[in-house]
Amino acid sequence: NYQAVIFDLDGVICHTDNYHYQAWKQMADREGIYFDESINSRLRGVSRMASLEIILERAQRTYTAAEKEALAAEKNEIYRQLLMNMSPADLSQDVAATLRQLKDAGVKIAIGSSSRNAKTILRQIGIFDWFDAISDGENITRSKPDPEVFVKAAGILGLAPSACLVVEDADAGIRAAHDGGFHSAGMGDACGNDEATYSIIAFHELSDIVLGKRMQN
Ligand code: B16
Ligand code: MG
Repeated sequence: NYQAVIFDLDGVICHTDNYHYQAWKQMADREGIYFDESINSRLRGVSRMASLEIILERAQRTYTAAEKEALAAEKNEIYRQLLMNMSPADLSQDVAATLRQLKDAGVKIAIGSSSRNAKTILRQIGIFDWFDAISDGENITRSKPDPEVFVKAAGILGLAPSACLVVEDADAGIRAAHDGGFHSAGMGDACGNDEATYSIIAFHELSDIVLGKRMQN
């Protein structure tokens, strides 16, 4: 049994890939930089500045640190506008029901996200106040695969990593969990990752895992 579950946000609780894509695409088009969905898929779970560096691999010239800051800010403005389209309709029944079931069983729930927009997203989908701890891009100095974001979440909960399960969709997040001493469940892109303790297809599988009814992989 686990006393807490720490959820990644994008790709786990909800899906903002397409908004990230649209915002980066607008920025890249203005700069005349080639960008497509396959490059976008490399940005999953990666911090904002590291994402920009990946996009700039296709640039025709080099950019100064100040120019990079400006491009990242421009993308974030567009992205935040797009986030205003999100609503409780973007929370799936499966996620909502599983979170409620865990809470009812006395399991603590937390967020461990690289995003600096995590709180905005949680408010938009109507579940901001469901969480016992929120650790996000605002309280870390090192991005996943560094374990910092999960270690901070466990710290806020007052629990040891070994008492917490991390749920992630990105390989960098599974590595972060592993290196921080956490068990993890990989889903989406990270389903089948061999550093993950469990692989899941559907969110509701977490109930059995957390309540001790399912064996490790
Ligand atoms: P922001 P996660 C990550 O969130 C996203 O997967 C990634 O695509 C994004 O670049 C990163 O957050 C930073 O987001 O620009 O909002 O600070 O998967 O760790 O919840
Ligand atoms: Mg993610």
